[in-house]
Amino acid sequence: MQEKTLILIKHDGVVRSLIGKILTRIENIGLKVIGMKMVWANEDLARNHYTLDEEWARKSFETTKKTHEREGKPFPHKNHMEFGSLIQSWNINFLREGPIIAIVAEGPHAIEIVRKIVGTTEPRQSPPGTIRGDFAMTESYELSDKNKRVLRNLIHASDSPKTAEREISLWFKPEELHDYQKELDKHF
Ligand code: IDP
Ligand code: MG
Repeated sequence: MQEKTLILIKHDGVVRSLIGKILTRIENIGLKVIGMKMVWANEDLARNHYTLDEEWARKSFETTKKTHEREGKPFPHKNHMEFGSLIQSWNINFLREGPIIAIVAEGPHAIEIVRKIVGTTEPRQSPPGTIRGDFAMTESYELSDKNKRVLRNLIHASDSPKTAEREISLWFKPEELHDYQKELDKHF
């Protein structure tokens, strides 16, 4: 039940002075920050973070395609791997646009609840109350397609225990993660 998850405040969040506001939401839900730093990722780190995973490409292709069809917008991509490698290259550029904040948060159900407070991939669809809904709702597939770039959606969060483990070891050395007690810990 105790989980660790990787959160990145992407460069759009940093330049919009949202570091404190996003961190507050993570603390408010009762999670413990056990690692945090500012990083300007190099090409290798960015590529390793956004690996071209076939399962991800297939899922993301289907979701994006459905949204385009629902809105009556053309979806120009032929197959999931062609789509996936384009998004991957845009993601690498975006992740390296400037320094970002990398955080490891720990707590019960941390992976699931952080995904919940982050919201949906497209900020336009993300409900009010979520980080993407509250701070980036004007961002949409329509805008990212038009400008040939990735969705600028402020934040990354691990989406499963397997990816959390991989991503945490990619961004943090074991000695950069800290073990300490918080007030809430005695109830867990
Ligand atoms: P997530 O960040 O909500 O977990 P993923 O599917 O893991 O979403 O995609 C990683 C990032 O790639 C997204 O946060 C978004 O910035 C970008 N992205 C994914 N699909 C698209 C798309 O169809 N158009 C533009 N950007 C996309
Ligand atoms: Mg993801």
